[in-house]
Amino acid sequence: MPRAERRTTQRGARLLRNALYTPGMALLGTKTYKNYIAGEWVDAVSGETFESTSPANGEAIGTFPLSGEEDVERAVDAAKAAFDEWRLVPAPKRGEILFRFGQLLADQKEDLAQLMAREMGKVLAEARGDVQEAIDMSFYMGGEGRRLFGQTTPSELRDKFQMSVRMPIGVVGVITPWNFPIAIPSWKMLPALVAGNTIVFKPATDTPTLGERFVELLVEAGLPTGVVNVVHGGGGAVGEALVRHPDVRVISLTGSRETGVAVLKAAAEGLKHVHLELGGKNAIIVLDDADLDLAVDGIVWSAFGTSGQRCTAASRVIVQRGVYAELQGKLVAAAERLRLGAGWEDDTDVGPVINEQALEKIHSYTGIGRDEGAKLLTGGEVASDNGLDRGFYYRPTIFGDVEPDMRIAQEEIFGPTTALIPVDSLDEAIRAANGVKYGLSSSIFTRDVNKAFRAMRDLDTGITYINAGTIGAEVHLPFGGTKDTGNGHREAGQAALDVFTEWKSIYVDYSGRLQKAQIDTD
Ligand code: UN1
Repeated sequence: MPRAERRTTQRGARLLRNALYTPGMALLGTKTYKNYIAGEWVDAVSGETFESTSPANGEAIGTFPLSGEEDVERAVDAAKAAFDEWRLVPAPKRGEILFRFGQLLADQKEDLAQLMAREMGKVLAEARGDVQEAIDMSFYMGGEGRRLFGQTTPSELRDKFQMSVRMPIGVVGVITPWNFPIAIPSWKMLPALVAGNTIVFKPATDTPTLGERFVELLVEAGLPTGVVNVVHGGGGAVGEALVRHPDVRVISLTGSRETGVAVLKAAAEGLKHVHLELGGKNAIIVLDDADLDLAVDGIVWSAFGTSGQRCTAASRVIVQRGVYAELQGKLVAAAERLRLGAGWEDDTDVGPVINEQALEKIHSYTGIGRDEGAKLLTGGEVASDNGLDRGFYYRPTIFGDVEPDMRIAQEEIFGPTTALIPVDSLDEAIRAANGVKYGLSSSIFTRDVNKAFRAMRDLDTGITYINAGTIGAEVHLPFGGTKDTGNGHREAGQAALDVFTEWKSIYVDYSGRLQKAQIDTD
């Protein structure tokens, strides 16, 4: 681009920034996007909009409709109308659309990853992993089109056949977070679709472009009109209207504990199915007999990967005293080697956090940890050197000598901050690990198989890792947690289908006479 042109308009400047920061990627500029309702791309009824910007450098990415109740109503009507036909499409055919979708994601993996590095901020390797998780889910749930297994059982009566089958429920409201902007929508929408439901999708306002790309590809894969609809906007307007709409029968939300409780209450009157995936305060236990270098690798990856913005992030490290000093030294050194930067730069280890509010919250926990008497070993500050002040960067932060009941060891921070908690024994470690309100993921590093099995039994979480960090769930096992992490449901695996289907038990009596169960059994 010639030099003079560079100064012409603000838009030109943004385009130039895109060109500089996203090598190999088609320029997006600040395109204006729309909702997708009943097969058409439409503005919000109010005409209002909001902007998506990059947490890495503040560049504008897109303008989106700031929707409200009327938009949700239209989308729900479209989804409801489409359900009548979609539920009758043979499940293997529905699955074939998911296979095509998986292939489209695979074809566009690099572009989507580049976009994710810009819009959400995660580093490219992780962004590719996020897209890969959705590809895996597409093929896994596509295959469900030929399974959707139910049970057949013998009858207690002669000449009688019985079975249970999964039935779709209707319109599903999908509310997703920004931290896995492609993977998490796939966890919710693909099982819902293969089971024959229709969808109204509200992507996070921090990652609307990725949400809209997801829907575009679903449409390209061949989903009929109205089966999936996207309504952009905030949780207060769009999310709440979805949760309250009488025709939305299922809500699947990944978000904060507070939002989860509010959704559950709002959905109670309508007796909706509500699936909640909420917070975590995940711990890695390191015992005296552990491979310490392996443990350090696991901790660094789990505490600072995705800038600590995973529900599964390790924000506590519970260490047996025999190795505490050595582990602390190795961990601090490893954390200080991490390079902060934009996610699309090759040598970046840790990208930005999602927005200014998140940055402030994370930094406030550094103050809280200090005030509680924990020892700040490294980090604890906003990074602003070398142009990082254009985005939201926080130094990987480690607190030492943390007591299990301190706030930094109890509350979800959702940033690159972790707390080292010294303990004397496995029992004490498990007590500390379980002594929080959340129960998503846990891990233990030990070479003792007996201790590993005790941890597998006694750690009160939905996911436990042995000799690995707290992150890295695969799509074909259930994902979710105990206690305040959710309300008993699971995503991924076969368990996901339970959220999006009703069981129907069917009895076929071919005896030609009235046979009474429990009575005519002799
Ligand atoms: C999340 O943080 O909400 O196991 C999802 C993991 C990823 C998914 C995390 N596969 O960390």
